Amino acid sequence: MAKQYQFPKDFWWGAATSGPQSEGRFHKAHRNLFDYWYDHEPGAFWAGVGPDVASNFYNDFRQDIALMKQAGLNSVRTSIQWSRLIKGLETGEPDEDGVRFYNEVIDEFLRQGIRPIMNLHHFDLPYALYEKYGGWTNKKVAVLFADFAETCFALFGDRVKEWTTFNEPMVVAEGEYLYRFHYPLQVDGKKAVQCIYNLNLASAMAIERFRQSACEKQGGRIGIVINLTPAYPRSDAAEDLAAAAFAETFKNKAFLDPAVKGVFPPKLVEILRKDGVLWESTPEELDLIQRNTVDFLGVNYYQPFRAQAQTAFDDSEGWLPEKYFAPYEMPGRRMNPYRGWEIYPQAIYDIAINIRDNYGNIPWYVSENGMGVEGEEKFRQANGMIADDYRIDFIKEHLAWLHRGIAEGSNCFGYHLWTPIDCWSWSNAYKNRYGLIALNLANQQKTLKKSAYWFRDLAAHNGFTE
Ligand code: BGP
Repeated sequence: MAKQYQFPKDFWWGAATSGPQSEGRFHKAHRNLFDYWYDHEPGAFWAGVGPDVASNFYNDFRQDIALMKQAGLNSVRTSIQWSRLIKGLETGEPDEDGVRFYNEVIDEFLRQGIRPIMNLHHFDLPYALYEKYGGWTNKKVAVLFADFAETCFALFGDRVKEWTTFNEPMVVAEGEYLYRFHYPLQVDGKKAVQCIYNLNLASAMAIERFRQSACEKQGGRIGIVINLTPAYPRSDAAEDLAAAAFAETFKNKAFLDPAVKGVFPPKLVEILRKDGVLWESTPEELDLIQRNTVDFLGVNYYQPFRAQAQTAFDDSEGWLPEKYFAPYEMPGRRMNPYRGWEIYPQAIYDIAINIRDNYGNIPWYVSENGMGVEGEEKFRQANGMIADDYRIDFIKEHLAWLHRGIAEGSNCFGYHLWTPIDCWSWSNAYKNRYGLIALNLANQQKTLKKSAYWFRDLAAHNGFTE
């Protein structure tokens, strides 16, 4: 018998993108870390394609938002680029064209009846702040971020009702200081740990400014977008369980706990202290973090993390979190053959229950989920439409588990797909496509994929039947 998946009233059906991945470099002088990296090492990027044009949202935003409307989106997250909005990075002086652009974008979303969710940092630290201060390892940058946030609240808070401080802060720490996929491409566990702390501090400082601003009186709420990779142990052996527990604490709780509960996981603090790599903090900062927790949570979920006991830790590069766990390539796990990420929809249910039981059932939404596919042009049909049935199936499977979590009481208010329109994706550039709307790089045309029509029905019916 057909099963109906009906979602709560006013559910957010939407999609997420970011400024650096969609807009294009409209101000070449104002560079973020990726702009800088590309200018110096274009060969590190897929097909040598950098962020110069991206999906040209800077010029095409009205047409793009109209396409998003056609795909039935009732809400969209994008980000305000710090390096574009603020020209005087030390003085905080806004750039006139940046202010005009973001004002027009927000107004256009509202005109089309789409709720804009504005994020303040999506891997795009201004390069000048790296050059001068060493980036997120320096607390001065956290203060400057709070200043930038305050400017955004003052400029746009009359119309933007949902804000998020950071997208995937853990990926910033991992990419910059552990696994070398974000500039400055270093391996330095101690810096990674300080970076984790400083990002938490920066988020709390921005939230404090939010509470001091007029935003709340205007009906605003503030959250953070955290990528969760639930850690599952290889077996029930004590060593594997301990490995998964540490991976869960380091990868997920290091941001989840301070954001929602206002405190770092005591176990993490204890281990980092014992190993001599604990971050530098002050009682005043810890108090500020405690006082400034989020109103809601965005959760990006792509894949789980399978963990096993570490048996061969190589400490030649100093302290690393892998001292306590090793990745486990579970035989038979289901993989996305294109992106190399595991597909495990049930984790979304586990996340829902975890938030319900361990995080006070705080309101949350799936802020990213999606399937990256290489070479999607081969699925283009004679009528010109890309028939991405695999994406529809992927979304359905995740929604079915999410539905169950909600039925069991988890306080989830939305689902956003990554991404509305195929966009530029860091060093992977255009290798993997995620969009509901295809971008043809050869002629810059944007057309709805089959999934966009399916998503429109999903949003119109507030659910689907299977
Ligand atoms: C998330 C990021 C997005 C986007 C997505 C897809 O981690 O928030 O910015 O890049 O992953 O990742 P990728 O393009 O590397 O496949």
